[in-house]
Amino acid sequence: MIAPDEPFLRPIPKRWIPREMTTAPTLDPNDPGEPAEPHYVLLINPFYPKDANASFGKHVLTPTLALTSFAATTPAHWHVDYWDENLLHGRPPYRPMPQVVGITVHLTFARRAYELADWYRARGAKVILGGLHVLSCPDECAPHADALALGDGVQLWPRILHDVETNRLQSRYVASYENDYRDDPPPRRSILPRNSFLTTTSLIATRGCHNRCGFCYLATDGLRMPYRMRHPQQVASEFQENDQPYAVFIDNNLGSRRDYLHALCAALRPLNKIWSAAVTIDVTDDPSLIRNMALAGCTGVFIGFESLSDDNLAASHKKTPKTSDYARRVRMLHDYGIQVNGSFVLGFDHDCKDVFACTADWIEENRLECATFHILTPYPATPLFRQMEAEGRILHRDWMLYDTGHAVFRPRHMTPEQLEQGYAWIYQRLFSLASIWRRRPEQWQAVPPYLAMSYLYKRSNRFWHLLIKHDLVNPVWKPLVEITRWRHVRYRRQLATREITVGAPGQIVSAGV
Ligand code: B12
Ligand code: SF4
Repeated sequence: MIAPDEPFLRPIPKRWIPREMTTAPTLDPNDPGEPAEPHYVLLINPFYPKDANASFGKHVLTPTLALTSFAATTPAHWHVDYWDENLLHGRPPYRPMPQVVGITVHLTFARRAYELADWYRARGAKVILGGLHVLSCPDECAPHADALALGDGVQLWPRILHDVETNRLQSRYVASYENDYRDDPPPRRSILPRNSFLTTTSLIATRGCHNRCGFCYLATDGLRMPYRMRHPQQVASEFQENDQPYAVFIDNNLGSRRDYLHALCAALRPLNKIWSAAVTIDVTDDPSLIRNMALAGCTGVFIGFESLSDDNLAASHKKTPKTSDYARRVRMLHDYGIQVNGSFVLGFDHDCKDVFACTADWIEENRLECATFHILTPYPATPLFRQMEAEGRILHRDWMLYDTGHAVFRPRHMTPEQLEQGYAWIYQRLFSLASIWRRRPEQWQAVPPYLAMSYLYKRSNRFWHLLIKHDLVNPVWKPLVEITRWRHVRYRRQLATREITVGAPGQIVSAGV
């Protein structure tokens, strides 16, 4: 048992992080640019500062689909380029100057998105802003854009480009998420730099979630996102065509409809590939689903446990099994060789100063291969934000610090400084060699790949930096991913012939993002 005051005994040393991962590339204010090239569009994923623990290297596991999803609807006579500022290749290109620049905006990189938008607009490009933050705070975004896209870009993008061509660009375009998801084209992944990501196969099968937790961006005012599903065969074909052994589902919750997930597993199984996904722990209500996930290639799940306190979960309106049953459910996933990356939110109103030690204890006791922590963050326009604001507990509106690594509100049972200290401590604890060892899988065959995975993801920041800088993420990881896939295919052949579980295969790929 870890002593409850252990996190507060000494300052937590900072981990190494290179400057180019904390500071955005500069934009020359004196560069005049050049005339815009007609029918050339540049899509930008802006820079955001990395955290040495939480977000280091995560951004090169699998790319966001924010831009590639609607890029697929670009008319053929337009040329599209993609630039992700987080890949350490400098600022986005501007020779030739694009006629249209599309930028995705999240609250943590809103400031950078505005800098980019202002720079390109001052040089004649038409700038379109879209994404989560545009939906939450349109009035803040408007002065930096020629047009805002509120909601689903897939429906809006062809209209926006058409209006640019005909000189009729409006200042706001609005689309809901209520159309048939099966009509969406596959994302345009060909514009992504393939060597820069562990896998470029970010897949999405569903949008939405059966829950609406008060702290989640899905509860944002004005966002109506019913649970929408693509045809399982569409998803399997995309996975097949992308020619990568491993895919990451970036769905909010792939497990919201169990009948659908069963059908998806049936479509994925013949591919003999591996994947990970975010699901809620209630998928374990149906053990046959867990078995089917394993048989279909699921190597890891990212589970938002959020909290180990039933009171916190009830206050957030999360429908979830009792926390006292979580351990049994984690065991069920492990029995089918599925790694668990547990996501925990710290700083809820029922969290006292012992929450850090208790959470670390539970994670170690239940041998979670991986864990991700978030300081509770009231995203603007959510019920949590309104509550905190009404109670006068919001400390500031510097969105850059709303990155779930900073305390931006006054917690009920500790100070903001203690919350940040506890957060830093729990990452340090879980990344320590002793904790990694305590959490090793019970089956000895799975231990060496688990140790390799933990070391490579949690203790090799310098190595990741080199890989990112020199475009080597995919070439270096590919053999490791291939070995994991091969071991998993062998494992599920055995599993298919028996009713009971057959031990864990062991994986070097991450347990979801
Ligand atoms: C992949 C992913 C990542 C990746 C890549 C992130 C990146 N920016 O490159 C990684 C793993 C690195 C990551 C890290 C983090 N993430 Co993240 N991530 C996601 C995830 C799972 C998928 C994003 C995605 O592809 N969605 C699918 C696309 C199609 O949907 P979309 O983005 O809404 O885009 C649509 C529209 O908004 C619109 N649109 C979007 N942009 C534009 C632009 C234009 C011009 C137009 C016309 C339209 C348009 O069209 C699209 C199609 O409809 C989401 C959850 C989710 N399922 O969305 C979380 C999510 C975006 N992440 C989140 C967070 C908190 C983080 C972290 C801060 C966590 C942490 N502590 O490390 C970090 C930092 C990231 C950061 N600052 O950007 C939150 C953001 C909350 C918020 N309100 O901003 C989300 C929503 C998760 C959550 N449930 O809380 N993340
Ligand atoms: S279960 Fe997860 S994705 Fe669903 S509403 Fe809650 S936090 Fe959001």
